[in-house]
Amino acid sequence: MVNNRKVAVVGCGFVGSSSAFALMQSGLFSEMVLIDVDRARAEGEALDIAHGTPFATPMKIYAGDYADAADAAIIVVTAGAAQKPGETRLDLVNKNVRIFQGIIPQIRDSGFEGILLIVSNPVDVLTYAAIKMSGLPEGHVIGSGTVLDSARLQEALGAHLGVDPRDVEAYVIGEHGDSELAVWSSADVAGVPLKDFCEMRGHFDHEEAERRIAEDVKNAAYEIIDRKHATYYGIAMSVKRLCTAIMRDEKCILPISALMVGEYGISDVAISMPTIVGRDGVECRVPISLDEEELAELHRSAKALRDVIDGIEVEL
Ligand code: 6V0
Repeated sequence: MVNNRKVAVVGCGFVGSSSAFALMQSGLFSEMVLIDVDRARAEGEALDIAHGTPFATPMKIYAGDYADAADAAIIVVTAGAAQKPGETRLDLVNKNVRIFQGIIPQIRDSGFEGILLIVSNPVDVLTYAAIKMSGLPEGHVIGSGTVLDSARLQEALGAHLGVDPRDVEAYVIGEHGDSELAVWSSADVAGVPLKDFCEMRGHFDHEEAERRIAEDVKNAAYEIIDRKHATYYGIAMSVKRLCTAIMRDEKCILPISALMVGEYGISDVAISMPTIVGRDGVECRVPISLDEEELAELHRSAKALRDVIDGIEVEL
């Protein structure tokens, strides 16, 4: 039986605790379980976050274990080593797959039937690993993917154009990482093609702006990690957005990472593309139109991820 008012967060470091803090304020849940190998850390975060509930909505927040999370509607997994300055997301792979071997089978064995939301990096590879390890229906295991990168893109375009970023429709797809791509060909603002909107706002050097903004988005995590050693607020808001989409059965379109089953000719890899997200996780993938170069880039991104999966040192 799934308790529709319960969420669990596994991993209570920067990302897990910020996500828990955002979820406490969301009003979506009345119970939240925090799990970490460092039990004291989970207890400390639970106490601290619970002290905010009188200013939000009442809810029970406590440190627990996998049995406590068995009936959660969503388990958010943020456990694992984080990128160090100079490290790519893909550098983390074997370390974090081993950590997942200590987590996902415990979730499976608890009889969990909800949605598993993977956030740990490299998120696409770990989403794929979690699909294999969990035995859950494929659509119930989703990765936060390029939801954060797309938010970064919207924010940058909003600033560039002097418009509310929520009115910018533009996606980053592919790997959440170095091979990701911004889909310029179908981007628009209030239905006005992006290039036309740029010209309306006095920007005419499209190539230079696209290159600069896409690079800034791709390198955002490196820039933040260089300065403050971790990134967590943007991803915490992305986790809250995803949990809202699921719990309210919004059927909104978000670029999550999920198993590809032939879309754009890509299979057997988890990668981000726009997806209808609702109570059942992945409701339907939305194959937005890509130009020739974007399609080639997406294929290169999928191949890079597949190569990493093939090189994982443990059997999935
Ligand atoms: P952190 O602050 O080191 O926290 C990691 C936490 O995981 C620690 O509290 C550990 O004790 C805990 N942990 C380790 N092993 C286990 C285990 N077996 N069971 C339970 N808990 C465990 O790292 P931070 O919170 O900064 O990052 C966590 C992960 O999120 C990393 O892999 C990041 O790369 C990833 N991020 C993903 C983003 C995304 O967009 N998907 C964005 C930012 C970070």
